[in-house]
Amino acid sequence: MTMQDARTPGSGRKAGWHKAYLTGSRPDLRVPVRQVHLTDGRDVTLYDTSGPYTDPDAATDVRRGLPPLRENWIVGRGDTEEYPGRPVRPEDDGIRHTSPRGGLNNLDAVFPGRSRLPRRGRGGAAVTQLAHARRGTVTEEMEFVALREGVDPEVVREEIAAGRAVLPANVNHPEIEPMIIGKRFLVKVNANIGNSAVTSSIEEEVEKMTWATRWGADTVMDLSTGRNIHTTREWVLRNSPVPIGTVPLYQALEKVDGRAEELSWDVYRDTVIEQCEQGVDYMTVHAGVLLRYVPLTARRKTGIVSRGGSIMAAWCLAHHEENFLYTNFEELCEILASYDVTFSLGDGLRPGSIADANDEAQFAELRTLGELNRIAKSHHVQTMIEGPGHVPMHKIKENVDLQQEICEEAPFYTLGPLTTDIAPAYDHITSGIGAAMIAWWGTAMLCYVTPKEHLGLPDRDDVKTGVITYRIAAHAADLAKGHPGAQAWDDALSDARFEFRWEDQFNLALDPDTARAYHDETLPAEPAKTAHFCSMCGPKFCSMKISQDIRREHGGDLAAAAGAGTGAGDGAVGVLDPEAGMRLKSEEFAANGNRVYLPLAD
Ligand code: IRN
Ligand code: FE2
Repeated sequence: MTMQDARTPGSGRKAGWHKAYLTGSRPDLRVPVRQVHLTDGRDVTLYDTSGPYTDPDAATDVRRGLPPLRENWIVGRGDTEEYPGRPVRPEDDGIRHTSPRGGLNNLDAVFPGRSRLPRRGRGGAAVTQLAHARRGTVTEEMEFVALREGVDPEVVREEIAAGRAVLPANVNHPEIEPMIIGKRFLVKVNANIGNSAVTSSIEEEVEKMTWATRWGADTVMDLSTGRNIHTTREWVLRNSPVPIGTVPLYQALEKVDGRAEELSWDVYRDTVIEQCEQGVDYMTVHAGVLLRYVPLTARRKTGIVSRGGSIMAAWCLAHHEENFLYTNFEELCEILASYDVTFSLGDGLRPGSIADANDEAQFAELRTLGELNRIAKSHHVQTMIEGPGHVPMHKIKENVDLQQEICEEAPFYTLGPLTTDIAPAYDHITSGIGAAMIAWWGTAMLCYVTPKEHLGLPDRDDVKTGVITYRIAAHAADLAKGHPGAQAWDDALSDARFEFRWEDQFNLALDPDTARAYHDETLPAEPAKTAHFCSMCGPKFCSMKISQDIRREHGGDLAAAAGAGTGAGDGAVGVLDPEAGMRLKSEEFAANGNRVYLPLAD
């Protein structure tokens, strides 16, 4: 593994951060990282989801899309083939014509940079990461995520083969930087974007996607409804460095003018194939909403709150037939397997209020998701399971424990959960609390909730607030789970804080801009960036400064009391020589294969 420096000559600042790459066993296997340079000469290497947009050396052009990073890996495996694909029709964009006027021309008109034909498994073969992992193959994608997570590639292969982790990577989405979702890895965050019939344009959606990944979204779901669905998704896919998820049912519903009872397996299957060919990496499928479960929701306080769940319930009742996603599930598996699209089995009956948490409807559906998980696995389709919703704190753990048991440890992917219903406009917080708890107990990915939840479509600021809130929840869980390396980031920031290295504090922060702005509100002058206090307590009452004074004056006594030689402790007291403490910690991390403190190559 080698480190490549992407620093531009123009960025002459000593402290700051820049994009760098860890190179794997082949030169095109380059894992992006955020390299933070501290004022004391050390470097901190952080996980980076922002894609080429934060690399000044990478020329990005949204009309051309990102470079197809994985193309050679996919083609090189030799198990896929190109084919002409399904023609794009006007209704694919949500525009219903009473007399169809034929094709909407070719994909070039939809997206100028698209030049490839779609691919799929040769002769319909399963070309999934799961199939490769089961055969004992470590794919380039697996090596990529191993480097990214700082673990052995064999661990990645094993977790995927066991169904405990998924690596969502459609063969038609070569632009992504591979990532992994599973409880043995860093907790991931998904951000939802998407226009609705009333607001937002294609440009805005692409911009929301790059904005969300810049703040740390590991995947993005495009939940667009209304017009230009196909085209919006094409632009988002071609420009996204992260896996893209969708709920194909939403687009299928547009194709039948929003009338749920007119949905059919044919319309749905065509929509799924259309999205597989475009490169969608994972799909929410509400196949667990069975006809006989619908009455279980009748006495709920808030009924069915899942959009997909309510659509399928309406269809089942209108026809008095079993959910067509359930009855055609095996065929759906075959389709997804041949593009390596990952299932996200939807929780159509999740509770939408504290009162409805953990009820019979919810857990009946979960049992069906367990059954579908086994079927998907028998077709080598990677699968994760969606979870709630609204759940009070004391009922959260049961959710993960049951899901893990019923679904044979398949990755759990939850929406929050919101831990109380009383705070509209603050549901990023009500749900951030539940998200941290559920992730600690083993949830692998968290679907963010923004301050606009229940109130309106999130804008740019809401997207950022939602992503940052969920990154906090995810990282808090990584710490509690003892993920190797998670604490090193906290330690670096604590040290910077204790030593009044303000610039380092800002640069290490999840949101450096806001941290710096808050500090500068009261102490904007440059000398304040090295001052041994801030305006919160002022110079006389700063506990950190007093604490340092104590050490200076009584260092010897303290060392005796603490037992000399305990310099490697986590707490501030005991590390009498901050330099020695840092060195010790840094050695410890190096021994653990940790890559957070890397010496600057000089
Ligand atoms: C995640 C966990 N449970 C639900 N989700 C997300 O909610 C899912 O991934 C998708 O983004 C959205 C689907 O909502 P409906 O259709 O179930 O309401
Ligand atoms: Fe809700």
